[in-house]
Amino acid sequence: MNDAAPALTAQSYKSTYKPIWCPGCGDYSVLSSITKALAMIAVPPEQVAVVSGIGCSSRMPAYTSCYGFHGVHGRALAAATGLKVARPDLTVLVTGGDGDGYSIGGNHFLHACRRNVDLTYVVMDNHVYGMTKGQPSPTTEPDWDSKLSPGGTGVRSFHPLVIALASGANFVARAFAGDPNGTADIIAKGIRHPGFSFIEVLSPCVTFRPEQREWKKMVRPSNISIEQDRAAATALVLGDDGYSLGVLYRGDRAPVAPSARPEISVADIEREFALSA
Ligand SMILES: Cc1ncc(C[n+]2csc(CCOP(=O)(O)OP(=O)(O)O)c2C)c(N)n1
Ligand code: SF4
Repeated sequence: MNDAAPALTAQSYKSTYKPIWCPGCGDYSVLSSITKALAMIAVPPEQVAVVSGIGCSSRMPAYTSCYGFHGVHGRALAAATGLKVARPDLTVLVTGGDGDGYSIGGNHFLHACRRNVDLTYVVMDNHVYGMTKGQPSPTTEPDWDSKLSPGGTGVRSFHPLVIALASGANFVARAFAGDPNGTADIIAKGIRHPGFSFIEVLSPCVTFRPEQREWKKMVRPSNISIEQDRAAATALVLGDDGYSLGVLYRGDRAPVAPSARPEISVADIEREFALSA
């Protein structure tokens, strides 16, 4: 009798919930890439947690069979950091959008890069707030004209990869939803790399930014060498037009690995917080 566990495939990491993203949304493909990456790593679903904030892209945990936490807008990295520190045995992925991660969650983004806890952060960047119907986000181009920003905001865009590098991120990459296998490969590399891995995935919002369908003609493999030091990589990424794909930097900072805390019970915590008469 063969009692070996069945091989893990991408399907093993998919839940039975049917995604409710708009037809053509790039996030479908990112879901597929995440599940393929997990199958490549072959870590069982019950040893993975997917943590998110709020937004269309932040629906991701519900569509996987892993443990999930669909949290508070902009706070995914804070929740994930706490989880990884408390349960270092888990593989922790963090998923969300540019609004969630760089606007309300911007502060947590900086400090997650700086702290270097072993998380893999996948941001589905569509340069817009999709869920709340098309407001400009920190990565929206200053001249993007829309009903909600007539004539454009005129505000310079945030550069997530450069900011991640400057803040200490240990692995920085860009992927494209239209290349699910390439994205899966980059996510798997990010999971395997120790410390905080940041992966920007260009993921078109076909509803509020239909012109992003053209991204497939603009993306190309990066010629930035990952052997660069941090300063050189930062300068190269800053000079790039935002469509170079691949791992753009891989550092060797030691991840933060707090020593294991002794097991404490709820009763112990209650005692610690008890008000003395
Ligand atoms: C504290 C708080 N402020 C605002 C909102 C409203 N809100 C929900 S999702 C969202 C933006 C989502 O944009 P993004 O993260 O880019 O994700 P997308 O929907 O484009 O995938 C906002 C502003 C909220 N849910 N909570
Ligand atoms: S609004 Fe945009 S980001 Fe949200 S599901 Fe639709 S296409 Fe995707």
